[in-house]
Amino acid sequence: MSENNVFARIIRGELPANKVYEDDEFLAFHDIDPAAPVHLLLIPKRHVVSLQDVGPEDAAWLGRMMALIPKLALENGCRPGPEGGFRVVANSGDDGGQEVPHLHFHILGGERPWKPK
Ligand code: D5M
Repeated sequence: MSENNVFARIIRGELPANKVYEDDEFLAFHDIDPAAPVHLLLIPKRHVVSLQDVGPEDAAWLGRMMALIPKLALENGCRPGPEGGFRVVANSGDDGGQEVPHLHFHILGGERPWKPK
């Protein structure tokens, strides 16, 4: 059975998203409820619910996903250098505060103050 959460529907093109990046494996778009001046979500197109579901066999694609983060952050308004930077958050499971059951990294940045999510 296919996933029926909002991110799966965005991947399938059934829901719109303000996309900033897409390739065969990953998609990034602006969070609909931004908690910082820059708030992106980076998701894999493969079906993975959370970081609780990855293991050593996932190291290669997870590495490619992680390596996209600084590129996306800087291309979308996060400031470079030690005074700039960004925060990466992956809520996993109910105790982790995860609302959408498809793996995603929040990429948060921009000039402070902003309230971390
Ligand atoms: O965060 C889920 C995040 O997903 C939350 O910050 C809102 C965001 N969201 C929900 N629906 C959409 C759509 N349609 N577009 C963009 N962003 C969306 P979690 O880590 O699961 O708590």
